[in-house]
Amino acid sequence: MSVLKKYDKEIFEIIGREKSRQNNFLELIASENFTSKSILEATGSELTNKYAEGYPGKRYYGGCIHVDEAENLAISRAKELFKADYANVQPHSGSSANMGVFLAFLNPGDCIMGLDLSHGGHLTHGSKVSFSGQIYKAATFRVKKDSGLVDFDDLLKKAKECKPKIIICGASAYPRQVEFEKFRQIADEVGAFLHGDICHNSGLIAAEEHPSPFPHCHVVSTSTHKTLRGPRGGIILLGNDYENPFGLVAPKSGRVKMMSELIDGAVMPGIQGGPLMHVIAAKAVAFKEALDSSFKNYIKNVLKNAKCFADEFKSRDYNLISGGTDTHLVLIDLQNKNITGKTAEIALDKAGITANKNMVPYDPKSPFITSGIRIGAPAITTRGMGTDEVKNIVNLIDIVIKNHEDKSVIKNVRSQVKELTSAFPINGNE
Ligand code: DSN
Repeated sequence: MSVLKKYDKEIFEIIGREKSRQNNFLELIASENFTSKSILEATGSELTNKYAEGYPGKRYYGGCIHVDEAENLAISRAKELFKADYANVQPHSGSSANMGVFLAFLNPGDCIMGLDLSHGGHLTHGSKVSFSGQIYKAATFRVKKDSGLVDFDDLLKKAKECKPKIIICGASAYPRQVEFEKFRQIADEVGAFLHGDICHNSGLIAAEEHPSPFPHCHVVSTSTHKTLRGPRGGIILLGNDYENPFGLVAPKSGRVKMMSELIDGAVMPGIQGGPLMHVIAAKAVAFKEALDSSFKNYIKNVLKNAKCFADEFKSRDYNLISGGTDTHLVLIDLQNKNITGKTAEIALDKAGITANKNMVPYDPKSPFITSGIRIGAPAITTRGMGTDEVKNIVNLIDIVIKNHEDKSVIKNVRSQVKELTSAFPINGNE
C-alpha cells in the first residue's frame, strides 16, 4: 500500500490522474519527454533531505560525503557527454542556468542579443516579461520571412548598432540546426561572448546527430528534460575558453577570474542556495543513459519521426516554417487552414492530443491566440512509436483541424488516440 495514498489521498489521486493523462494522451509538446524509472527513482530519493550549499569538497554544511559523490559523477558524465572542460550541474532549470550565465558575465544594463520570442526565441533571451529583458538592455534578431532561417544580416547590423556583450544562439521553436560557426563570426566581429542555449537540441548534440556548440560558443547552457530526457533542471558548460578570454573580473575583489569560477559563484550563492541533490543525482543517471549507444538510436528515431511529421503535414497542404525540419520538431503555420493556434490546441486537447499553440515568424496574431502550432517527436518516440504511428497521428490531427467544431468527430478521434496510446505504454521500453 502506498504511504502517500494512506497519508494524503488528495495528492496521491492528483498524481494518479496526471499519470493516467500522460498514458492516455499523445504528448506532442516538443519540450516534453518521459524519463526512465531509474531517473524517477533518483528524483524521489532521500537525497532530497540534504542541504549542500557550495560545491563538492567545499560545502557550507557537514555530512556531504555522499552527495559530493553524486555531484562529482554528474559533473564528469556531463563533461564526457558534451566534450566540455567544465560543467555546473546545479541550476534548477534552463532559466536559472541562463540567469547564472548573465550574472557571471554581465552588469545590469549591459546589452544582450537573442532571437525574438515571436520568431522562435526564448523568454530568457531578452523578453520584457523576463528578468533578461528587465535587468539587461535587450536587442533581438529575427528569421527571414521567405526561408524561416536566422537572418544573419539583420543580426550583424543590429549587433553593430547595440554592441551586445552576449549574443545568445538557440531557440524554442526553430526547426533547423543552429549554425554556431556563423554566430561566432558575428560575435567576434562585435567583441561579444557567444552563449549557446542548446536546451531544445541538447539530446541531438549528445547523440552527435547535431554539431557541438564547442569550440564556437564561449559558454553553453541547457535544460536537462527535453530531448536529453532527464529530470527537470539545467546545467552550464564551458569548453576550453574557461580560462577567461575576456579578462573578466570578479564583482567584489576586482581580481581577474576564470570563467568557471565566475559561473560557480553566480549559480551559488549568486542566484541559488542549496542545490537539489536528488535532481543532480537524477541528472547523473540521465547523462549515463545518454552516453549509452541506445540513446543514439533513440535520437535517430526522434529525427526520423520528426521528418515523417514534416512530410505528412506537407502532403496535406500544411505550411511548415522553413519548409521542413532537421530537428525534433515542426512548426506549422495554420493561416491557410482558417484556424488559430489557440483553437487548434483546444480542439486537439479534447481529442487527446497535446500540442502547443505557437507564434510563427511575422505572426499577425497575439501570443495568446497565435497562427501556429508546434509539434515535437521526442515523447512519442520514447514510447516506442515510429513512422507508421506518426502517419496515423498526422491523419488524426488533420481530421481534428478540419472538424474542430464537430463533437462527434472529436469523440471518434479521442477513441482512436486511446487505442494507439494503450498499445505503447510509457516505460514500455524498459
Ligand atoms: N518552455 C520551453 C519550451 O517549450 O520550449 C522553453 O524552454
